[in-house]
Amino acid sequence: MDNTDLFVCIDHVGLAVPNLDEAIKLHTEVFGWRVLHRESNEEQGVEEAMLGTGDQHVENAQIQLLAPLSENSTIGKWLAKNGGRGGIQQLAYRVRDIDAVCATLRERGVTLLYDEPKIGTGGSRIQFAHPKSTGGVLLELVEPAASASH
Ligand code: MC0
Repeated sequence: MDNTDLFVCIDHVGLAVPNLDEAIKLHTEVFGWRVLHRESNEEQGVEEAMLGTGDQHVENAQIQLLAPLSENSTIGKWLAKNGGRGGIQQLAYRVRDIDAVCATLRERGVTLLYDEPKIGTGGSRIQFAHPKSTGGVLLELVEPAASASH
């Protein structure tokens, strides 16, 4: 796969937050973002909200607020390790063909977490690269659902 075909853009930056409603209040009332979408993802152990700025819609980079559904979830453990405070948990790149991108990254020695992509926000297909193979950042790959307008 050619490098120019690998990533489309930054899809979102994921922030771990202890309380979703409080985080939404901060990001909407103080920072002026607006809520585009909200859902729970049991498999990932999160309750999440996707935020967009101003008049932007889903085609632009978003902020994802991630609250834990339980203490044992990935976000619950991340928060516990970080003294209960929120922070940047992940950086997500948008891709057009997640299977092709995963194959290319594997060939290049990147450690991907799942054998096959799982279901993420809004029916997207997602995969993660372990921070140990990305220079310390948890990297998510997102292939938006066909129904998403990008
Ligand atoms: C752990 N580490 C991180 C990190 N989490 N480094 C950067 N960013 C993070 N978020 C580092 C630790 O500092 C440690 O480094 C090493 O990785 C192992 O840490 P751990 O605390 O033992 O953590 P693990 O191994 O239990 O879990 C790490 C792992 C996990 C990446 C496997 O976070 C994971 O499965 N993530 C993918 C799923 C996910 O994040 N789901 C929630 C979002 P040292 O050097 O101390 O060894 S769901 C989502 O985002 C969906 C809904 C969507 O967008 O559609």
